[in-house]
Amino acid sequence: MNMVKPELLRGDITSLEVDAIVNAANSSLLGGGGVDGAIHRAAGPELLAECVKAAGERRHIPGGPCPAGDAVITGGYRLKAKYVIHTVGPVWYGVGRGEPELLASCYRKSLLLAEKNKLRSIAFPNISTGVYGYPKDRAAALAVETVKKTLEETPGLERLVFVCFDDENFRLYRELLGL
Ligand code: AR6
Repeated sequence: MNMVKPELLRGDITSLEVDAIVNAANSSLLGGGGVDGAIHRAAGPELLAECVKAAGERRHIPGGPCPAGDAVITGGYRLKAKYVIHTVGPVWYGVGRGEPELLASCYRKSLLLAEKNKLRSIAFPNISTGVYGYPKDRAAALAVETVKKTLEETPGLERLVFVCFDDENFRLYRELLGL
């Protein structure tokens, strides 16, 4: 049983000093806008080089190199974080394409990858709630529920932070976490 209480911070995830920050990437793993762009800018070109290499090794994976719901770990390079866990959220279509299962899988696989790599602290952005259009209230509820459930399988984790960049997400998480 892991008694870690998720923390809430508002701001830029790239400034965090944790073992891993999670990136809301796309399935190419080659960067993009939003939090993905911010992480690549802060980490420097070495991060893109490692992502290119990882994408090459994973080019045969259907829907890949990193399909929605999956996660890949790389170094953090110029970030304060030692690692970046790149996960790919679902695009919200709202017509039952399994979006909740895929989003839950992002949080779950990222946590299990952190545990596998013996990491002690991890920070998550609000995956899929930017350009991918997932409704923020549903995404927040699912993120909190999934993380609480998965923490039972990650005894090594000592710190978990939800980082909210926008007001709406911050308010939603504050309420859900009872803060
Ligand atoms: N720190 C923390 N959160 C941030 C930051 C930041 N520096 N910048 C934005 N956010 P998005 P998605 C929040 O669009 O919806 C990329 O192009 C933002 O307020 O970054 O999963 C990828 O390459 C929002 O709540 O990711 C993909 O193509 C959250 O991050 C696509 O966007 C997620 O917004 C992924 O879309």
